[in-house]
Amino acid sequence: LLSSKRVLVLGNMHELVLEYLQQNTDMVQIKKADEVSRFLAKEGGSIHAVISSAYLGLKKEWIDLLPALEVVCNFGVGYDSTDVEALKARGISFSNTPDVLNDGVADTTMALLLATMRKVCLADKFVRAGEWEKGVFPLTPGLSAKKVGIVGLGSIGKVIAKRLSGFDCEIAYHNRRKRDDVSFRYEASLIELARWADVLIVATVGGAGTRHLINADVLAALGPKGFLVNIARGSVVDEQALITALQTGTIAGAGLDVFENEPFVPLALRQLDNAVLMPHLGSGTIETRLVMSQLVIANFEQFYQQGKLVTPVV
Ligand code: 8YV
Repeated sequence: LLSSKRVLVLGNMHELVLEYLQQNTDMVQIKKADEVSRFLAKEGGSIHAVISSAYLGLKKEWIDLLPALEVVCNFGVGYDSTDVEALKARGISFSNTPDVLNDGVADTTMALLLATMRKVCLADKFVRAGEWEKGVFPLTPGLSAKKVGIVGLGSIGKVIAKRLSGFDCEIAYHNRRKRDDVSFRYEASLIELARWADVLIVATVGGAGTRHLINADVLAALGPKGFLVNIARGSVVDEQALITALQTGTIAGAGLDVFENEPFVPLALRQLDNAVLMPHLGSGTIETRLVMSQLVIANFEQFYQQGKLVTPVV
């Protein structure tokens, strides 16, 4: 049965997933976004399943070119790159990879936060360039006992909060609604949270509902001693407003794993010393990507063997 299924892999994919699909299905991989439309116009009718990711998901016009589509398995927890409503309307099943990446993303968040506050990248450059022999590196603020506001306290945000508790940080959060299952202080106003916090960590979902949630006003409220860390989606932060805030000292610094137009990062941002930049590696540990791959395979296999997904969204 599986060997008759034609599976389209969108973009780069973990080798474990590729090996599994190559051995068990009729797999085709399209790596570049600008090649998808042409491929689908020709061969969309033959595709039964799609493996998507944050970088390359299914837009409405692509779903319309996939009349035989039965299931989409997303490699990643966030699925703003795919039009899930359009899948729902067609009755197409859709899975993501929740929870297995919480630890990995929280680890990356801590690395990025500490690197940003303690200027780890600049300190490294300082030593390599032989600057240490000529002078001292400036002191920086530390993380311990700081006030941290988490914007989007979901399952990833909760693990980040657990890590921060180990640093004796005071934690508050902003969500659309207060959670009943956490004891952290809820702040209904994002501006107030930013005003209170030394550090804002963005861990929300992406998509239209959170677009530019972190705007110039929020950055101004965070203030000249405040740090921003974004491990969610580039779309949640107004990137131009952030560049201005970093250039003018409206905030102290930013650690960014995600950007508005990945993999393209504005030159102005790349030139700033008070920003630490990572190429969307939140879940990018060897261990995390392995369990994510296993969950993608489990979803795909169980869908075709038992008719239901392991971690369904739709
Ligand atoms: C991945 C992600 O980087 O889970 C998510 O939402 O953004 C990531 O885990 C991406 O899906 C992998 O390509």
